[in-house]
Amino acid sequence: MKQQTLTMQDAQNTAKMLSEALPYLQRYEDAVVVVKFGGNAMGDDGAMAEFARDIVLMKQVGLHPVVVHGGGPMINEMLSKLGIKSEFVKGKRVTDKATVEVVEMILSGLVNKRIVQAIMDAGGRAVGISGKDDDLMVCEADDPELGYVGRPVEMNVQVLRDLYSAGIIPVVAPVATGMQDNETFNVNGDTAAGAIAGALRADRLLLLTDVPGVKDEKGEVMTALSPDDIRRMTAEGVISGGMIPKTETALKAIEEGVRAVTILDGRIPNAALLELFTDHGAGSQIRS
Ligand code: X2W
Repeated sequence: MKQQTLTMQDAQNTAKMLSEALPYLQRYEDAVVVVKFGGNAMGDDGAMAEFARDIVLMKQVGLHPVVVHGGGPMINEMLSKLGIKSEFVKGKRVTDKATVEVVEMILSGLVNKRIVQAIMDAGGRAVGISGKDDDLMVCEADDPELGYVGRPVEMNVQVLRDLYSAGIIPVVAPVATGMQDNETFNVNGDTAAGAIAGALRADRLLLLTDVPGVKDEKGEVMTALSPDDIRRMTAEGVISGGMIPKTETALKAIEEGVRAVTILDGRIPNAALLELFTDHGAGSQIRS
């Protein structure tokens, strides 16, 4: 006998929910969904485990999730332990030689492997790589003022297709090699996720962060925006700070053929599932 932990009503609600998800499951079969998991959305082990379950569920129902992660707060913590000062210009970390070494250690090491482990604990198969592996993401310096911050100029995404076709969830750290001299570049996680989504011509790009979405001049979250709305709101200064790399990423990804980009609060339970598989959706969706 199955243990009765749910009431009949709860059980019926669960069954109804699954049934209502059917059209979405059919729509997204074989869809490539790039999910940016920001450091601010990661939270504690419980939140990490929940994120991993959502990703494994996506894979289980026939989507191809590709995880690209951040880890800004974890980099900050290590830099401060080492007494290295750090500042951001327009949402990007000014990165000198000592900083880029810490960035690579934390992102490719600590954060990447924590996510890989969480996905495996949820019953999925995951392989963690960085933009350096198989020359996935080759960069040039973004802006001399920012030091070793990379702007992706050449993408080789076959390694991701090879992994997801084999049933493996790729987990990518936003660290890359330079065009010249094999320097290491620190790439903003949103920028990396957008470049990967664009090169894969992904169906969806989800940017999971710690804000509910793009806010208008009154501070209200906009559920739907066009590229023109973004350009106007950026010129007017309504979009600023850490939101700039996200909206820049969204514009570029859409230009490159991604169907829709959603900026959403990764701290709300099952944020990605809410966006993909329910009528309600979540956050701000950008499409042309
Ligand atoms: C980021 C990379 C990590 C990141 C940094 O150094 O913090 C740049 O700013 P979140 O958690 O997504 O913010 N790189 C150039 O993007 O992390």
